[in-house]
Amino acid sequence: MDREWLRTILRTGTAILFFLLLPAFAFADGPQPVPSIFAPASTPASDIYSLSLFVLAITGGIFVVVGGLLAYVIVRYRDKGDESDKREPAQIYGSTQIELAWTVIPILIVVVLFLTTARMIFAIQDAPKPPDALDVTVVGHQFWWEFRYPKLGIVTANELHVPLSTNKDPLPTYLKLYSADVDHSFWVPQLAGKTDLIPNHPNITWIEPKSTGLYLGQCAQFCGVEHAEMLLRVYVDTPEQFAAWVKNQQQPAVEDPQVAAGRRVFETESCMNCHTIRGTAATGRFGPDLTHLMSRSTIASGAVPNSEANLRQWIKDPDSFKPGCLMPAMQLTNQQLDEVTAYLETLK
Ligand code: HEC
Ligand SMILES: [Cu+2]
Repeated sequence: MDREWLRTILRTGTAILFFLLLPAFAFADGPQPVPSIFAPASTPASDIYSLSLFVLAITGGIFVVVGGLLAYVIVRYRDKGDESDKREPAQIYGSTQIELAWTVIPILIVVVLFLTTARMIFAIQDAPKPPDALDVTVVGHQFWWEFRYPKLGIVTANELHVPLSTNKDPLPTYLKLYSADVDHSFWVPQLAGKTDLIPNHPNITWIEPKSTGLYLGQCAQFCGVEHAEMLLRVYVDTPEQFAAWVKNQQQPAVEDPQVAAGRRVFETESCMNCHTIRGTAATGRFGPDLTHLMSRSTIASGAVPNSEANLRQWIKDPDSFKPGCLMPAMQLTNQQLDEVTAYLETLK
């Protein structure tokens, strides 16, 4: 009986410990495309990470002390089936020292956690913006992201490109966050904390990525049926890669006479009411800018890879990938679908 008890406790304890430590093991070896706060790759995210370790250490200490005492009492004073042990325990009322201790110590702990957190929030919010910082305007839409680079004249969607920031050449990116409809929240855990996008209330956040690569994020504020597929991809480029990307994005759309039929479908089947393709008659603003659609590796806000088959299926029936999304199925014929897909495929 005794052994059983001990074994159950040990087994449960090991399982709990395993799940608590799992994220630390999984993300211990440097930045990977895993949306985890445990692998920071940017200044504000690193600061938040150290703060969360501090908070975890304090709360972990409390957990171990409370849990340990609880486990001890449960085991030590369990019903051993011994009849002579059934008398009432000694009753104790009032102890000024103990009551003071369990009031003052928690207050001190809360004050320390509050002050360190508040200090961090203000340090990040009030960080001076360097004059050569990159400006990006982020607009949250149900259920996709619009990225505008006002100084560079670029508009794109869902996949944000930013330059690497080195200690020698610091180049943070400042994001001004708007919403076109409801509340959303910009969250790329490896780059910065969450910041909400609130209608009629622009917010600001910034990132300063210290290693190149792809970082994944997600809308972190429930915004409707496809909230879970409102994914974010941030590419941190070397200065050369970033310059090349900017140069390509600044070009108007490629014009290829071979896909004129598809372009006609696009311009006559209402696609252009919702989408912009720069350099053509399409100037819709309701959906993502498609001028350089093929420079993105996913479509529908990270929902599916940007392949020819997925593109065609998306245009045929957007709901098959994102049920409830705000692009309608336009009831195109198979031929129209082939033509418009071929046209979009040229938009490098
Ligand atoms: C009523 C407005 C509307 C119309 C009309 C419309 N779309 Fe869309 N489209 C959207 C919205 C909104 C999205 C974003 C959906 C999402 O990710 O949740 C979208 C997304 C897309 C995407 C994916 C873009 C990306 O980068 O993720 C493509 C491609 C696309 N539309 C093509 C078309 C084509 C082709 C037509 C015409 C047959 C069309 N759209 C008609 C609103 C529209
Ligand atoms: Cu959202």
